[in-house]
Amino acid sequence: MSNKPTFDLITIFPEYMAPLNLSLIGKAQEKGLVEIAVHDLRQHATNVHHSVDDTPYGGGAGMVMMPEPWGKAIDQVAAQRPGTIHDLIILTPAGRRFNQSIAQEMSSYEHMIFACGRYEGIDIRVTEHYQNTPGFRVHELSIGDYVLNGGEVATLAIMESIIRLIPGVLGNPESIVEESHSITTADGGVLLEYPSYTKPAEWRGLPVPEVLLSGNHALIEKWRAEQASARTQKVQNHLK
Ligand code: 6GU
Repeated sequence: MSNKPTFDLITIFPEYMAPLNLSLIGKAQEKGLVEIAVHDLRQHATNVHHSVDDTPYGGGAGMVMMPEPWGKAIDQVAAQRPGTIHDLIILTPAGRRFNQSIAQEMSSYEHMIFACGRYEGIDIRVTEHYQNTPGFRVHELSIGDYVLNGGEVATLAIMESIIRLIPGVLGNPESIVEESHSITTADGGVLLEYPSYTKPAEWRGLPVPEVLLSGNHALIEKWRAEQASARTQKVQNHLK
């Protein structure tokens, strides 16, 4: 039995991570299924002003996060887990686009370190240094094609998608298989979820499709598959 997955989050806004103590992720921590620790990057600042950023070499707008506070923070959390592989996740809009299959893969990692950059990002030598450090695997990830002020919200989204895949976290594990983004289509894309209905059978003049009331499970399955595929088509056409 491997150790429980551990997440060390490094940010200049530790308070941003408060939602991790709520709901399923809060319960997962209480049940001892995952361990989460949040660290303040500023504690590793190297100058009297406790600054962690500076102007970019070569000029340009904005500020860049200096490498040394990151190096000290990352080394410290790595030293707490000798002998394990450290997966260093660097959040950046320039990273690989996160998706369900990456979540699946990450749900088997033992020690993840999330580096939440702010401003114009982290000095790239942090990435390069840990790519060349034994025991580390570095992943630069983005959550989509839009710009956030920092990696904190991306970290929350990615962690939620990983932690719900960890055995024991969800009440009904079957729901993972059926839901959106879990079913891969022939062309390597993802099949979106079919639409759902519950009581009442008619709401504001809108009836539940007859087939769902029929009790005919083969027909229901066929209808749902058609709906899922139509939805997927529609979203894909919209993206073109
Ligand atoms: Cl990971 N960071 C920032 N700052 N913006 C993003 C992002 C990450 N993913 C999408 N936009």
